[in-house]
Amino acid sequence: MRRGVFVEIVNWKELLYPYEQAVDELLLKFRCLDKECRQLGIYSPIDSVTGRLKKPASILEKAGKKQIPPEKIEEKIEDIVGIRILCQFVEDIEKVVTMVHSRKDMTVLEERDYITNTKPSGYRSYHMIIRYPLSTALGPKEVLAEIQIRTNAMNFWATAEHSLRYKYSGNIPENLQHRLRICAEAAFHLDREMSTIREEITNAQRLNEIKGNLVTNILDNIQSLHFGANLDEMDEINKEFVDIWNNEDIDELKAFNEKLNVMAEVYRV
Ligand code: 0O2
Repeated sequence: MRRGVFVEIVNWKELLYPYEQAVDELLLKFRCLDKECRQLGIYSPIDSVTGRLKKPASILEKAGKKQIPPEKIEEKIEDIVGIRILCQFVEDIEKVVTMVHSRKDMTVLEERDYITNTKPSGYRSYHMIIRYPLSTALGPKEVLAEIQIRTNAMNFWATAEHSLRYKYSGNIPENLQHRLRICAEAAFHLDREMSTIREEITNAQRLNEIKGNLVTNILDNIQSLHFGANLDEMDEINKEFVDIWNNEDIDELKAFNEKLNVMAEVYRV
């Protein structure tokens, strides 16, 4: 397959525009899912989400390698849209997979479990290929997208290995490959160890999140009370807040927040 033929035939801008839209929409949807869970105080299995549009050069390379003709690019190259969801713990990956399955705005076409079936390179990740419908300026269109779900440790390894793969044009020297496999096992070990203290970590994070939300509410209330309460009252409220803040006691924060909620309501009326 000669590269020149592709460059002329494919109108990249037109081809990639809907895919760019899909990256934006999917990023927003998964980020909102995570945010919503956190705001509702529900455990979010998502730690972070990133997305990328495959570059024409990479599409060309893959098409050439797999002997895909230009008219089949959209059908055969499944990762023009790439979404990566990172999790803190291995157990979270399954939860994210369930979340994706339960969505009505995308259809899962294929799944590749490289966690159970680790690649010979040492690569671990869970891949889902989805069909995603779009409404574009030119009408409805469906695109394929790849969702990679992995832990932060798996991602650390994969990113490093990807850079080396690129540097050595896919032919990483054997001794380096060997070391990479050792690193992959170490990352897997780290994930397993972290899982043993998962509850402890998630409880601490939940507490921090609750504290953060309480303080935000308290500060909002204090700000709105400035319009109703007199200077002496505000002085007292500020002092009380500083004391409670220094004590770092969540029950005191809750009680103070309740008290301010009532005061703010009275002044509003
Ligand atoms: P990029 O640059 O990340 O977009 P095949 O080529 O048939 O083996 P295919 O269709 O590429 O497989 O699917 P597969 O194996 O599920 O891989 C899809 C993507 O997973 C790759 O995309 C990589 O992002 C990632 N991946 C798969 N195997 C490895 C690996 O051994 N190491 C690392 N670091 N990543 C891997 P691309 O298009 O290869 O690359």
